[in-house]
Amino acid sequence: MILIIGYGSFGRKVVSYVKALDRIIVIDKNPTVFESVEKLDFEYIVGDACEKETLLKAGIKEVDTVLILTNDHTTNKKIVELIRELNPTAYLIVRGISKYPDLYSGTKVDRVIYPIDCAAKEIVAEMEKSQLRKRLMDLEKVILDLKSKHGVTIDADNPKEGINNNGIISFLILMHNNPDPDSIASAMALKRILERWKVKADIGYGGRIEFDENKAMVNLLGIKLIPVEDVDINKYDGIAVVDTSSSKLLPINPDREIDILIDHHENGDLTAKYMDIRPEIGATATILLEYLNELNITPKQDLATALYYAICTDTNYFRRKTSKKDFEAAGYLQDLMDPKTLEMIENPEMDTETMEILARSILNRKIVRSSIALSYVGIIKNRGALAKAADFLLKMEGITTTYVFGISGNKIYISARTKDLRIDVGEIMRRAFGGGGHQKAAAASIDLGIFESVSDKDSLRKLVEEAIQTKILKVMGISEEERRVKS
Ligand SMILES: [Mn+2]
Repeated sequence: MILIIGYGSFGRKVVSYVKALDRIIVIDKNPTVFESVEKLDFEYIVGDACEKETLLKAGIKEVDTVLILTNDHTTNKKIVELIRELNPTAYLIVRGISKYPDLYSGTKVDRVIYPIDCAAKEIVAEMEKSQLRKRLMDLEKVILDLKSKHGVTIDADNPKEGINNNGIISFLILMHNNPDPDSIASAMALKRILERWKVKADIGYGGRIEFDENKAMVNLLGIKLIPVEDVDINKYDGIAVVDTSSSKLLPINPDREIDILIDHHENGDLTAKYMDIRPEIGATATILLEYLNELNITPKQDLATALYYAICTDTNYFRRKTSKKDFEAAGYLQDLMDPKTLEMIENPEMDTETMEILARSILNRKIVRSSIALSYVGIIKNRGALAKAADFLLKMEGITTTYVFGISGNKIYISARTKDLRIDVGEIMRRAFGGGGHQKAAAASIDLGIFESVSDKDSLRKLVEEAIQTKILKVMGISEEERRVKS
């Protein structure tokens, strides 16, 4: 049972919502407040709640929840004390009076509610919604302007005579080089949004789809990505860029103004007609999901799975720069995505080449200072396997730092890992080969240079091994004597 004290305008509003929850009793000392109510479908008592009798009459000993909603501070305080005397366990919610912030200190109140604050918070939430609506109107305007520029009627379903141009304009959506799940999922979502506005879009990519997980994502979800080498950028009416705002990371230079740019990275140099860059968000996919929701587009299972995986990987499973919006987005997507497909993406079957490279990395390992493993794995096709092998060697007993390197095309690629906090492999890769990365994980590549002319596999192996190992160990400050590596 709920006891409500005070049936003024605020009390009335609360009663209208609360009466659906449980049996309620309302107390107000002014009989006229109940007169204006046409049909009283709740119990009420006309009386002063500052008096014990009134409260007892209302059955105060049996109530579970009490709401004190009058705007008189002395009355409220008195009622609180009286109620606690008669019913020490009821959940007690009282109306706060801003002028008296310490009104209830020293009393056993469960919750103080400030009606004005509640309203203000709701207004802020509405403002956020209106900002989002404004964003999407701006985005749509970019499309509408492009359409009218290309002589397409705004209402593509009902083209007017003479200006019909199939009713379709086309977009190229670009991601950063070597696209990751966040960029792929964001491109898919933007393509879906453009479809809503009758815009055809292709997703162009540059570099490689590097990891088995990313390849599995593209294959299992049937995502169509077109290598930028195969596209004629001039054929498209509009250009969109997702998940990067740095021109250096783009696979092609668009050579004209970008129409749409959506990203969550800081300090990019790109600009566009429509820009939404929010570095406080963990994944671009979260921003795109907000757009989908605002447009009332429920993502289908494939898109939902892609967006979910994107948020997971970009936030390192909610351990890195994760905003409230990322959590909410993931929570929403959880019901829409396919957990079985996700499981397959996260644990792709290892291809034979990767397995061979792992095997070679163990066989060819050289150990220095009994904790550093260096391994040359020969010619490789799949560079992602190097990172896997470097991770794999780190699991060997006593090994805390690993370097795995191999040749692909006319370059030597090196992948480094460490679990030794005193060693910064990012710094070592930078100093030794101009590479980069973090303290724990890093990579580098260098031109094969004069080694390219060596055709004999064994000689090439000796030369590359010697050169790379010496350079790494030197940068690590390991003496020549110690450098005489043992297997
Ligand atoms: Mn991202």
